[in-house]
Amino acid sequence: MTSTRDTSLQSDIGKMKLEPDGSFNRLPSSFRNWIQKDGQFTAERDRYHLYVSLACPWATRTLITRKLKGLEDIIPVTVVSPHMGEFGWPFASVDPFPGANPDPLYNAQHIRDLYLKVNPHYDAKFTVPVLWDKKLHTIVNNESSEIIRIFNTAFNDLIPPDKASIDIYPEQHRKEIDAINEWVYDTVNNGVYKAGFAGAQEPYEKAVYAIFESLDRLEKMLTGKDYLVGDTLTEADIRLFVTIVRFDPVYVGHFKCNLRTIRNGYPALHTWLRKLYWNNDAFRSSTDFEHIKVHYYWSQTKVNPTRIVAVGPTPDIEPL
Ligand SMILES: N[C@@H](CCC(=O)N[C@@H](CS)C(=O)NCC(=O)O)C(=O)O
Repeated sequence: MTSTRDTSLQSDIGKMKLEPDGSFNRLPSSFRNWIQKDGQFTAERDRYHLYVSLACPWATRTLITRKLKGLEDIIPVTVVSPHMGEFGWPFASVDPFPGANPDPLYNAQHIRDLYLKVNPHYDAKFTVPVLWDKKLHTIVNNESSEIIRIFNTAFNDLIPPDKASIDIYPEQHRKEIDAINEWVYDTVNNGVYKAGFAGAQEPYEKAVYAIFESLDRLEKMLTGKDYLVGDTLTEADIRLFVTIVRFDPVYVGHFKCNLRTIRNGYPALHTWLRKLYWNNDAFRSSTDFEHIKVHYYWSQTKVNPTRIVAVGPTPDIEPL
């Protein structure tokens, strides 16, 4: 089912285009459907499938939430190889890698094939995560911030009450969560990419200073606290975690975000990170440092043309 259409401008990160001033601009996701009662996509067991990369911070948000909500049996998951190359993300059938899988549904070779199956003229990026509908053979949603909200509530009737009652976006904290998400997305989650992909000194420096200003702000917010909002785990923690856990292993070196490290520069963030990782299996089991490091250093050849994978830091994450 491999397409013969030349999609290299969409799939090959080596051909990525920057803005005229050398800055990186992330484009919006294309599939934005919701799973809900009386809609086209209703909550059902064994209807949906999740495609992820363990390297990708956006995909990891969905893995953490899937596990927290106990959706493992309801929504099976397939992991791609971390070698995102010319055709984008490959499955293990064409690029075997420990922890990666073949596509169990269509034996696709790349994530690209799934997008082109839905729409042969699809002209945007072939990104993960992908929430797939096995009944209609289509993509429900490929925007992680929405997939985690779908997982938070849509399947509550199908899971045990203790899982259904977990709410990572509680009504009374929504305003505060939305406000944090906005600046954390811009200056931290996407900020590291703006620094790393910058093609000129000025946008790079602008992004790096903004990242560390936000880390300073987060450090104050987390001093003496286990969670960002109130005293419960919310999506604000999940969305921040996926970037902070990659920070010392990848973003400090590969993306040149090196004013400070988390482990030596931010004691409260460091404690918050390690508590989530070591005390909550949803976080630890969704984090794979091998996939993370190999992906960034190998795939992003504009940033690292030799594809040499940095050996440090050791350990990837410190004990509590
Ligand atoms: N806004 C999307 C972003 C997803 C995204 O950019 N994923 C990256 C991996 S970390 C990807 O698949 N990139 C493929 C490409 O750029 O060709 C989300 O949050 O789901």
